[in-house]
Amino acid sequence: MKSALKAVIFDLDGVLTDTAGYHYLAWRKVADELGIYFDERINERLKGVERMRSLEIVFERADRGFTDQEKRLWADKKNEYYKELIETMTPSKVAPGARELLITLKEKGIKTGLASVSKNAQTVIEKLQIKEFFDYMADATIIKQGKPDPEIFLTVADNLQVAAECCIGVEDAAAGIKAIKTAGMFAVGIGDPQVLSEADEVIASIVGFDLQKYIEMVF
Ligand code: B16
Ligand code: MG
Repeated sequence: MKSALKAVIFDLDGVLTDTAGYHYLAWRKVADELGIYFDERINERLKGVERMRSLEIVFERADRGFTDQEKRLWADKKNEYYKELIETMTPSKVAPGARELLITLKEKGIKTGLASVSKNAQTVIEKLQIKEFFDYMADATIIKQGKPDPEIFLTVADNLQVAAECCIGVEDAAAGIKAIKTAGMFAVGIGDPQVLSEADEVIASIVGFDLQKYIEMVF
């Protein structure tokens, strides 16, 4: 179907700001306290993955089992460490080019949405001072299925009252790209083309987001 761009839906962590480093430090503190091996490569697998599923990945290297209660306790601990870190965030932490893109989208009357699985998304958005740019924000507190399920992207499109085929989704995680494609949207990946092979297009950072090209494109 021929359609014009009516909305851009952004992931948060890794797209509009780089919080992966904070997630890494918080998980590493937990892993160190428990004597579990953890490194940057394992941290890569946590991108776009909700908290309890992330814990399962981090705990794969543990040499003992944990009860559900213990897992919840350690997930809470990780979140406390993470919250301490994001408390220090300032508007300078907005990814280069992101604020400018959000301003241009507003000027052109293209709607904007946020699709983050982070329960801390609101705090991060407030710290970055970019809340005013979003027409609708969905986050983990209102979504039942994590990415790669398309629920979060479809919920945002619904609330923006825009058909999925008129939306671009922007993501840094493979699971997020899958969610966008399953939702029937055009997927722009931020990062490594090999990791994000299911994306319609991959750019190195939001600076490379060619809005004019997407406006003229029929997808
Ligand atoms: P929290 P996104 C995701 O956010 C992160 O990429 C992922 O690393 C993190 O585990 C997840 O949020 C959950 O975060 O523990 O704060 O609820 O990329 O969907 O914006
Ligand atoms: Mg992300």
